[in-house]
Amino acid sequence: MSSLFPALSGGAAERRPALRFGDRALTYAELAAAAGSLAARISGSGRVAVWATPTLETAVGVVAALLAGVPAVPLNPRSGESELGHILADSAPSLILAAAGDELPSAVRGLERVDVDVNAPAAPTPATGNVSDDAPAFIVYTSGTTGPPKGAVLPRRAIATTLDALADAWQWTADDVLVHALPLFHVHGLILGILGPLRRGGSVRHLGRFGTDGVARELNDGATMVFGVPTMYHRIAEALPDDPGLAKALGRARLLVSGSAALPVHDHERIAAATGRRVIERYGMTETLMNTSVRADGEPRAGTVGVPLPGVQLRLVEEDGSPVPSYDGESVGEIQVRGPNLFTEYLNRPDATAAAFTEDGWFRTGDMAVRDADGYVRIVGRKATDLIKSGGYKIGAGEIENALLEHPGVREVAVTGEPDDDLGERIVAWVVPADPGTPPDPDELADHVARRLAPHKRPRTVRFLDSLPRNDMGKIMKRALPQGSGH
Ligand code: MCA
Ligand code: AMP
Repeated sequence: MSSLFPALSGGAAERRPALRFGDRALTYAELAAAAGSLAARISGSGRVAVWATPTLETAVGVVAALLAGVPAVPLNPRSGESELGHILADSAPSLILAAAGDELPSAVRGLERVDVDVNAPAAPTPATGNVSDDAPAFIVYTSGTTGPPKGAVLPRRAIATTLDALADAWQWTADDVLVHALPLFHVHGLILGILGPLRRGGSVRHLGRFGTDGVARELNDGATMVFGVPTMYHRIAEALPDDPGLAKALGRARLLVSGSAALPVHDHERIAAATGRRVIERYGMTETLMNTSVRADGEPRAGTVGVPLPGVQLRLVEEDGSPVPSYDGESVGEIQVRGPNLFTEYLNRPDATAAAFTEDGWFRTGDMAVRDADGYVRIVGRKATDLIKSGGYKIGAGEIENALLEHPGVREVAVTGEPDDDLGERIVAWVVPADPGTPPDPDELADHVARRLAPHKRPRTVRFLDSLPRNDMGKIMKRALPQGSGH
């Protein structure tokens, strides 16, 4: 296939900045050298795991894997033992790419380790002319309602088409400088936030960790675009009244983009009032990459995710599978999509893959929406109450319940999401203690989940009950829990 990163073939003269993480940076020539030499080293490997810290090493490692035509499996460096064990067993990588100083947990110590040298001199890059567009580029793990996360296999074609569709929608060019602080083990931060700028020949500055000061500093120093999850924009909206410098800096941005969950209209409005800029939303999924966006040349409309991107077919369907033809702003249906942006399968899960598609090849997103008269899509909810979106992370209630049930102090448990101003939803664990006289410490339960799964999956609230509400069949009725529910 054609190169994913044409700007990497510019040769040694290519001194334009490509990547910056704090005070470490690489030009296109330096990136081409470092990634090319690593690609030569890993060429022919099976899959490679990437210890996806927010660093130059992760970006170079991933670009090297793509140059070599080797599928990459980004790992959350904060994954706990159970989550990491599952991902490694499922994806079976042949080696792991990490930064020289990284201390890796025992779960990955059995793998051959290759340290990423971001200053490596140029070496002949293996030819990838024979890697097909359908070949897998990434396996990205995403939560379902029950059981452990599934590995979405993303082909190279999907990466190229989604990034080019976004370039069209956002008038995204080599002149753009993106600032963000997203994690690099998910689609948003890694594929959009690192590979996006590189495909355009532009640059990205990663903050390492999110802070309004870092966003303002970079916008005052030439950055043109910001990517973030709603929690980040909420924190910006909260900070604006006391920070005129932040408002001024955001006012300079060409494009402020939010995604991964819905940005509340209140936050949209507070940011627009203080900065004069409107945040635009795009809608995607790990399995589909990006489906819709408000366009840079379109009308920004808070509360909507815009229109289908070029090449993406989108329809709404009723419960019985029949299409909802209306563009009336009120007829609700499940969003289904089809197009070159889609994943190919869940790794090792033909059952789950088959269940995710209709017979005629539409992917069932599980998101419920309406369409305005001019085609703008408004997401109004989600089909599965057992999926929680917290801080922009998708988290399955079932995987947290399973982890909590392994704690000796827990007899029964139900996990739900409750509205949270900062996180969108916060994880709530409803626990029936093994011994009602001495219920387990909530912090200990949070630590238990963080250690086994990942810190962002820990319950933020624990409520104790004598018993869980159940129907006649014995099934837990989450909607009958005393307050909140899996709404
Ligand atoms: C607290 N911490 C703990 C514990 N309690 N660690 C272990 N055990 C505990 N019991 C620590 C954390 O490790 C962390 O450490 C700090 O406390 C705060 O962590 P956390 O509470 O998770 O952070 P937060 O402040 O709630 O994070 C907000 C956030 C984050 C920064 C917005 O949620 C985030 O980065 N979200 C991005 C999600 C994302 O990229 N989603 C994309 C997937 P320390 O302080 O050292 O950090 S969706 C996608 O890709 C699709 C395609 C799409 O549409 O985009
Ligand atoms: P993930 O599986 O982590 O990739 O998350 C994908 C899900 O995030 C989608 O199915 C939506 O529910 C949600 N999502 C992504 N972008 C938006 C958005 N702009 N507005 C509302 N929900 C969104």
